[in-house]
This record gives sequence, structure tokens and C-alpha cells, in this order.
Amino acid sequence: MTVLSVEQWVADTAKLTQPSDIVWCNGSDAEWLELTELLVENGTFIRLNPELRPNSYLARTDPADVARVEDRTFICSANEEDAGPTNNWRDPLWMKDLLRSLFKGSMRGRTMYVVPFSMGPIGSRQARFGVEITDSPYVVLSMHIMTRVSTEVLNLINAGAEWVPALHSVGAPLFDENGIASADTTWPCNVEKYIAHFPESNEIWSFGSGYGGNALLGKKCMSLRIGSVLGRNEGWLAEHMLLVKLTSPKGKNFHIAAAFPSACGKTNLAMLRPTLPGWQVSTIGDDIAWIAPDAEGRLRAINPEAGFFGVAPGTGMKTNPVAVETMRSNTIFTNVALTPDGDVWWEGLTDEAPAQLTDWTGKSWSPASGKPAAHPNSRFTVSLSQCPTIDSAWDSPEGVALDAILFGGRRATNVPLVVESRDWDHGVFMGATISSEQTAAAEGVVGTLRRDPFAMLPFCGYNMGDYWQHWLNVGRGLKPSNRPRIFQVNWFRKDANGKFLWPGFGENTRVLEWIARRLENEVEAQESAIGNLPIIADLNLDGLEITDQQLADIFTVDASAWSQEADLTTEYFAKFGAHLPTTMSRQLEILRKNLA
Ligand code: GTP
Ligand code: SPV
Ligand code: MN
Repeated sequence: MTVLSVEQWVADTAKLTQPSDIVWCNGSDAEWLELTELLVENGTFIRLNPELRPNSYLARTDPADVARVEDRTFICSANEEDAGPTNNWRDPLWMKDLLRSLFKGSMRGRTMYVVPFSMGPIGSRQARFGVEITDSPYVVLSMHIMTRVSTEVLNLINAGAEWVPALHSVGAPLFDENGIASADTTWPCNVEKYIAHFPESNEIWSFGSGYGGNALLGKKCMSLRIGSVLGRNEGWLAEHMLLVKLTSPKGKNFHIAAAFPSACGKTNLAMLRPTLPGWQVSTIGDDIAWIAPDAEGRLRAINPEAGFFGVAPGTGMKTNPVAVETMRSNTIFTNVALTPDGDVWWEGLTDEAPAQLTDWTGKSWSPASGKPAAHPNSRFTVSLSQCPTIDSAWDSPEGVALDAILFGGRRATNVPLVVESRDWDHGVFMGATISSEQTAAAEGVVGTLRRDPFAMLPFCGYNMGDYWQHWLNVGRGLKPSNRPRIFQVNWFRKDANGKFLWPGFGENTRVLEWIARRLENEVEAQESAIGNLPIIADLNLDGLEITDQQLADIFTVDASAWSQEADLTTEYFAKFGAHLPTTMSRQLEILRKNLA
């Protein structure tokens, strides 16, 4: 697919962007040391107290560059229909012209870094290669953690392996075409932003932002948007899913993948510390899973990433002690608060806020300030290998065989704590109809309920209707007895006073236990209009303080509210026209019949 050699592409890009220097990166410790020192020197990084947080750094972004920019994210397929109604589409030639004009001279005065990386263990049949060109050393260091950066990748590409060219510029040259200098800032970026994907040539062009999924191009851009297209073409699935191994007290293992929208609990479930004795969860991934059928008709999954880019707020010893342990050292923090002794803090790290902090914007902060000290989408970037519950299979080229798939979202109403699909097609319908209250992970209005099918709304690189059909097809190709069972979960249902009905976090083990018992055919379920619900007596509620009323509320399936959901689904499905799989319309009919 990619016709260019890396060298030619680098040379062409340098001619266009006019950097003062080109550096070929290799992912080494020496490179880490050099770039962290550079960033400390130029003020992008604050070195944290090495006694409290060894080899760790705090970056503060431009206040206008703090999250993914979905309305500036584009799928540039030749036909608009191939991008589908859920994506922003632009004509690829038009977009390339525009981007060329923006990238022209965009690296003047800066160093251009060439970062060869692998998503997935090098040597895995499921791994894919990319090369990111970037003018941001922060991005290079983040790629060190989040991907496998190595010269071996370049050798394999030069020997003929497929690769994805991923071009990134913060769009803040230090000189204009006349040589007139502009001052550098600690977080260079551009008010104009474009995150553009070319699924027909597997290219990524990202301009103007240095933050997260906008800039670490191995993540959402390659592993999900381009990845989903590769998966459709090649018969596999690129998903916004965590990946864990659940072990029962009897020592039986279950591999579970779960798709929840951004900032809806993937990292928390991936690192769950069970509250039920004898159960164990080990971590394989917290954000992305690449899932492919194997010769035995099972689905095998790998985590293509090598690091966590986790939401900081809400992460504390009570909610996610494993994450707190993971980031004790060698961590890049972005947009969290700084303590007077040179450590980090965010809302939820401790019950009580320190008396005095420097907030994420660099201003002095106290609990009386009346605004959060850390940005709601502040993040920690740290290697998977530092996670105390990391599973031995995290780096395995074969990945793990999936037993169950979970879909979830943030729903204050309607959706019960857990419900099992009747079969694969119904499970795909569950995934296709996920709605969730929007979080701070993307620019937009936090709290608005929106459709987020498969938690892939911002990440599917082609027509979402075709994507649902692809899921149906992949399921048909599996051996029926080896198909993962599909469940829907919701940790976020609230009572009339707006309080969460379910304690969540470690207590979610109780739901996992029920799921495991269903997989083992140890317990029956009760049919409902929306799927199979637990018989309350089968739930392990030992030691949990929850009233019968709360339990009833958390499982209520309100027929009139669900009829309204069904009406909205009809409206939503209509957008997909001929791309809506007939199986999805049939599932909607079944739901209506069940509700009547
Ligand atoms: P991305 O990295 O953006 O894709 O998100 P993620 O799904 O990994 O998000 P994460 O696990 O970091 O979720 C963060 C938010 O979800 C925090 O505000 C948590 O407090 C909240 N959260 C996670 N699990 C639970 C739960 O079981 N119950 C409740 N009430 N909140 C939860
Ligand atoms: C998400 O928003 O789903 C993330 C963070 O995982 S980012 O990489 O910025 O997209
Ligand atoms: Mn994510």
C-alpha cells in the first residue's frame, strides 16, 4: 500500500516543513535522558521531586489544547458515504492541498523527529508498524511509553513490511518565510487544528495540537481510525476496549474485553482490585484491543499499546490503588496540579486537597479557589510494565482468547447494572445502541447524552453502518461455541437524588463474578425485554451495604422509557440508510415486540 520509502518520505516532509534539524529516534534510554533534559531546560517539563516521584515530569499545556478535538477530526475517503454520517468528511485531494499549505514551513526553527514504532509486540501477526514525524519532543517521549519505538521497526519496513506514515506538527514555526522570529512557548500549538486520516492510503496528517489522541498518532489515529479500516479489509476488529484476565477462586481464567466511552471506566476496570475473596484481575490493556479470529474459530486479542494514557482525576487509593502504584516513577503527568514539595495532585487522589498547590495553569491554588486544581482531562503517561497487576500475556505475540465482551456507558437512567445479550446479533445491537453522557476527554458539552456505538463514535475510520455489518460478519465466522458472550453494563445509574446507586470500582467484581458464572453455565438468568438479567439471589452481595430498593432500582427495566429509547434508535438508525444492516432493524423490531 505504502509506496514511499521512509527515507523519501522524511526527505519530502523536510522539504515541505523546513525544520532546522532532523533526528532519527530509536527509543533508547539515552534518547529519553536527552529529551527530558531538553524539555526541562526549555520549560515544557517541570522535573518532579526525584525522591517522591523519580524520573517523572509535569507538563502544562496551552489552556486551549487540553483534549481531543472531535470537530477538527476528519476522515478523508474518496467517497463521503464511506466516512458515513458519524464522521466529518473532507475530500482527500482538497484536504491534502490544505494541509500542504499549513505544513509548509511549519517546523522552521524546530527539530523534526522521526519515530519508528510498532503497535503490538514486534513479531506478532497482529502487530502493525508506523513512523511518526513530529516537531514535538513531548510527543516523542510519550511515544516511547505508549508504543514500541525501535530501529528494528525501520529495518523491517526497509525490508518490505507495511507501515503507516503519520505526520504531526504543532504548527508553531519559530521563523516566518522572511526569517522573522517569533517567541517560543512552553506548549507550542496552533489555534487551527486538523486531525486528518486518509483510509485509502493509510496516512495520518495531524496539525496544530500537541495533546493526547490528537498528537500521539499511534493511538486513536492509527490503532483505531486507520486500524478499523485495516480490520474491515483484513477480517479483524480494532476496538476501543480494555483487556483483562479474570481468575476465579477455583483458578479458572476468563479473558474479557470491554468497550466504554472515553473517561467511563476502562482504566479502572483494567486495574480492578477485587473486593470478593479469591478473585483476581490482571491487566492486559486499558484503551485499545486488536481482535482477530484464529484458526480454532475463537477471537484472539492483543493490546497494541505499551503504555497507559490514563485520566488522573478520580484516581486514588480508594478507587484505583493499582494505578496509583503504577505511576510512582517514570511517569509524564500532563495538566495535573503541583504540590509545594514537587509532587503531583488531582481531585480524587486524596479525600482532602492539600492546603496549597499550583494548579494546572501554573497559578497558585487553595481549596477556596472554587475550581479544580487539575484539568478534568489531565492524564498520566506510564509504561504498562510498571503496573503491579500486569498480566504475563500483555507482551505475548499470540494475545489471549476472548470469553466475554462488555459494552457500557455512563447512563444515569434506564440501563441496568448488567444485562446479557441473547446471542451474537443481539450483542452487536447492544453495542450499536450505546449512549453515554459526554466526558471531558473531548472538547464539547460535558454531561450531554449522546450515541456512542461500541464507544467508537470518535474513532471509527469508515461508515459506522458498515462497521456494524463487519461485527456481524466476524461473529458468523466464529465457531458458535467459541463466540465470546456479550454483556451490557452500567456502573453509573443514579437515584432520584442524583447519587450513584452502585458503589462501583472494586465492587464491580460482583458483576464480573456473575458474568463468569454465566460463562460456566452455573446460573440461570431471567429474560427481560432488553436481554437476560441476573436473578438477584445469584448475585454475590456479601458485605455490601445496599438496600433492596437500591437493588431493584438498579435493575429496573422501564418499558415506557425503553420505548422512548427505541424511538430514538429508529431515528438514529435512519441516518445510516442502506448502510444499516437489516439484522439491526430486525433487532430493533424484536425489542419493540418485547416491550409491547
Ligand atoms: P479514556 O482513557 O478516556 O478512554 O477513558 P477510560 O475509560 O479509561 O476512563 P477511566 O477508567 O480513567 O475513567 C475515569 C472516570 O470514570 C473517573 O472519573 C472515575 O472516577 C470514573 N469511574 C470509573 N469506574 C467507575 C465506577 O465503577 N463507578 C463510578 N461511579 N465511576 C467510575
Ligand atoms: C480517549 O479520549 O478515549 C483517550 C484519550 O483514550 S486520547 O488519547 O486523548 O484520545
Ligand atoms: Mn480512550
